[in-house]
This record gives sequence, C-alpha cells and structure tokens, in this order.
Amino acid sequence: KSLWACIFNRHVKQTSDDTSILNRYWKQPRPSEFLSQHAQTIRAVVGNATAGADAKLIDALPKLEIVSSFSVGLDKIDLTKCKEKGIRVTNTPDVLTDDVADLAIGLMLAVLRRICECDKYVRRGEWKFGDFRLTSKFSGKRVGIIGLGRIGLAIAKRAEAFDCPIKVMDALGPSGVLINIGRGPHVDEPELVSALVEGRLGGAGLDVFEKEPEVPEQLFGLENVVLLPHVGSGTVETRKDMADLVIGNLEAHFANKPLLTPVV
Ligand code: 8YV
Repeated sequence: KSLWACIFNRHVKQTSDDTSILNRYWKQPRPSEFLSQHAQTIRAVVGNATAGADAKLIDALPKLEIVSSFSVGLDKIDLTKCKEKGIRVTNTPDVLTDDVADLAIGLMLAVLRRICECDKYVRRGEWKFGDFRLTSKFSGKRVGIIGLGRIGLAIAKRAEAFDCPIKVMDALGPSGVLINIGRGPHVDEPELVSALVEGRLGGAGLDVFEKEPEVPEQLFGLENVVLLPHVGSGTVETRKDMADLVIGNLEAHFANKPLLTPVV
C-alpha cells in the first residue's frame, strides 16, 4: 500500500494527459477516509510541492518511517518533526534543475518580448491591420537571482550566455521584471500585484503563487505579466526521473540500503 501513491505518480506523469487514473486512485477514497482506514499501518508517504507531510499527518501515522517527496522543495514537510521522530526524508534534486532554469529564461523572454501577446495578436488576425508594437530586449539586461543554489546557478549560466550581468539588485523599478519559479511565499504577492497594477514594476513572469492554484485575478488583465500553472519541472522526461527517484528511495529504504537522495 505504501508504494501505490508513487507508482500512481510515475504512471500519471508518464501519461500526462491521463486523468482517469487520478480520479480512480487519488480522489477516491478521499484522503481523510483513506487515512482513517490505514493510519495505523502506513510506513511511507509520498509528498509533492503542494501536499507534503505536516506535523498533523506525521503524528497521525505512528508507523511512519519515510517521507519520499516528489519535489526538490521541502517546504511542505515538517523536517524538524521528522528529525525528532527518526523519520527519513528524501527529495528529487538535480533531475529538475535544467527544466526549471530553462523555464525561468523562457519566462524572461516571454515577458520582455511579450511572446504570449504576440501569439494572440497573430491568432486574432490583427497582424493584417498593423505591426505589433515594439518590445524590450533581453540580451545584456542585468539579471538578479535570489537564491544561488542548484537552480539559481543554472539560471545564471544560461543568463550569462545572453550576456546578462548577474548581481543581486536592490530594486527592480518600473523597467524591472520579476520572475518567480521558486515558491509563491518568497514574494510578497499583494505588494507584487500593487506594484504591477500601479506601474512601479515593469512586468512579471510567475510559475508559482502564494495560494496555488489560486491566482490573484488582478493579474489576469495585465499584458506585462505571464502566468504559468507551476510547471517548472513539468516535462515528461523530468517527471519520470523524479518519479524514479521517489521509488528508488522507497525501495532503498525498505531494502535497508543507503537512500539515493537523503535530506533527513
Ligand atoms: C513540483 C516543485 O514538485 O520540485 C519542486 O519543488 O515545486 C515541482 O517540481 C511538481 O510540480 C510536482 O508537484
């Protein structure tokens, strides 16, 4: 039973348009019913960026030995509690670095060159009536990165190829663009929305939000904003690599072998 969730994950990610499996195994029975039936026997939990293992869940599972997260981010897992209780934790580092960094650059280009709007312009047949307005250059722009970890460094490497100097900046200002491919709470979202609406910030490319899947509706009408549904690691190749790591860690744990990507 402890393995079904990650096997499900691997299957769904490989056949990304197949939601029938999701409905069959994930939505039924509902998590609360499933928990009340199986809480005493569950030895492993597979989390992800939205559903991890908080203190309440950990306390409800007396036999829990390992949390194997289908994510590199660990913000939804109570690591302190896991340490206290001797529960192992693993994540999926490295395999998604390229995809997330690629998408960060994609967002920068999309916002500055207004790629989404250009596409709509052509589809609406508006090109016949005149050229699209001029946009902003990306090459050579100063790029500030908050968090120079694996993904931050991969973004820096790509930005350098566009001749963009890297320095963390103090302020972005009306011609600045903010890209968030980390976590929604890293940015003060109401302040971001106000800055965009009032023109104090030039634009934004956002893959993550404070209360996903809720997105502030004020952003929907803004042309200088590109909004993505948290798909930084969302390629078939990477999701398969992530699922393999999730399963590999569980297999290693239950075979008493060293974990592949231990965090705790
Ligand atoms: C999600 C992510 O895990 O790895 C992370 O931390 O945010 C993403 O890769 C992915 O969307 C699956 O939930």
